[in-house]
Amino acid sequence: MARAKIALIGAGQIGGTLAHLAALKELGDVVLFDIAEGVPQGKALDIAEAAPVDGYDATMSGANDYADIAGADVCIVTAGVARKPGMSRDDLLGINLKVMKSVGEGIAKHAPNAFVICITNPLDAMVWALREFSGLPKEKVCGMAGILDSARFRHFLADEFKVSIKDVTAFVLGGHGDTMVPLTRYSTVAGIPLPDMVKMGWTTQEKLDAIVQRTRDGGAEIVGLLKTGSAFYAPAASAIEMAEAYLKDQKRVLPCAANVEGAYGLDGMYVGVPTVIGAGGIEKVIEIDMNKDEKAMFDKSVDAVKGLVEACQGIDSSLA
Ligand code: A3D
Repeated sequence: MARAKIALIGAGQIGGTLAHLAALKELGDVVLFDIAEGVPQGKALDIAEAAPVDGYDATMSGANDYADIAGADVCIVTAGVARKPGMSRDDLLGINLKVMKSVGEGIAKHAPNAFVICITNPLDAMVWALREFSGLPKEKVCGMAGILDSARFRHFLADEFKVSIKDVTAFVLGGHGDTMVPLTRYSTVAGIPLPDMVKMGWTTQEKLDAIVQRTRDGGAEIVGLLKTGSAFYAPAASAIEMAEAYLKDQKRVLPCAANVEGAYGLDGMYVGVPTVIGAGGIEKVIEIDMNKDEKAMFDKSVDAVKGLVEACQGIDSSLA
């Protein structure tokens, strides 16, 4: 069987890391696309030259023409600009919306059967716009954020409890922004919910609240340290998990920004929810039970995403 083709739209910090991870996992042949001339070609050659050392079979190429992504099975979109210190994700909206238009049209023309994973911020609004511009089926277009936010939560929890990250599961819902909703009741250490960990004396409520807040601020913490851009290793690893779930029909249960129609009282909007990812793309949106406080946090997050979508509609009349 022919190898899968993975198109990475945007060959910046995340794009280059995605290419290397896809190669290391032998997920398929990779095409790096960017508007910057030489950058995708240079990164592709560099990663191809690592293959004899790492021992992976995957071809790497760089492109500045959308024709080169023709027939891609998966497209991962990071094109656009990233945050600098002092910027919120929402500050990127105007610039990145224009980028989503050209990317959406490029994918629609050359890779209409692809599973598309958007990473560009502000995530929930950009994945919605990308779906609108591309016209691809809603179950084939989704956004990566929940896996990253949950991974940050898991890292902080494992560190606090001094246990393996393998035994910590975490659940973060809602939009990828300051209003994201880390759900402690659904996050566990080997199946023990976090509120029980507090009762058992493994941590205090104050410490747990601080970890929840650090998770919400996780992206800004890295931007503040790097100063020149935003996180890229963990975001790339998270998107690769989604691509692998699709390519290998793993039916993984993963949180991601999916089109939610009916569940959670929503009528067709993109927001972070638990999903099942398999060969059909987003095969299922899982609706979990939330208590009053959790629902209030989720609704606030949904409202923030709706505000961003309306801002997109105000900028580009074709989206209204
Ligand atoms: P960066 O290293 O700047 O790479 C972006 C690349 O996009 C650059 O190489 C640009 O040349 C390229 N580009 C710009 N415009 C276009 C265009 N029209 N067509 C094709 N390529 C274009 O950024 P990065 O890789 O660090 O981050 C990429 C995006 O991911 C940013 O919007 C970040 O805010 C976002 N991000 C999201 C998360 C989430 O969890 C959702 C996490 C981290 C970063």
